Amino acid sequence: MATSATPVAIIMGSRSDWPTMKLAADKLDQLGVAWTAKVVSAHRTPQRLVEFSTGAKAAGFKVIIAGAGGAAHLPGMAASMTELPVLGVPVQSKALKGMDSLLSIVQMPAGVPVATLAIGEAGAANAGILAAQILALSDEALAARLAAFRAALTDSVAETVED
Ligand code: RP5
Repeated sequence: MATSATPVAIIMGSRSDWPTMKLAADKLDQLGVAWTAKVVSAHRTPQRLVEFSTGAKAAGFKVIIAGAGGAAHLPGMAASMTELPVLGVPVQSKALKGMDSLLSIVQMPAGVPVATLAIGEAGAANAGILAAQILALSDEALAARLAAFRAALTDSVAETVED
């Protein structure tokens, strides 16, 4: 696999996960962090999962955001094949509203961690921010952009309830 300067890989179990996972990409865009996204299904494209996960570090990625819904094995399986940090996003499923996704992702056995985010859009957005925070540990310019992002968030919260 060719080396890449793109630090964040966003993978998801289905194209149908993209409306949710796009919120992670939007936050990375806002913070000036490059990303790439691809559909990698643990169940439908297992060989693609193996190739991506085993090659992700050599490809230059630093953080993997993995979103899936239902029987959501993708983040855990990806984590089993890479030393890169994996941020798992439980995509909200129709049948069980994402509780199935959450429980499939969160309870990893000791030794193979997945940093599990909230169900759905908040989790995806926070995965983007958390990936940026990890990268900011060794990137002062990004750390400054994150500080400005937090300050703007604080400024956006009015103390009063009047219009
Ligand atoms: C999972 O199954 C995907 O992550 C998705 O959330 C869910 C449904 O996929 P589709 O049937 O919409 O392709 O693998």
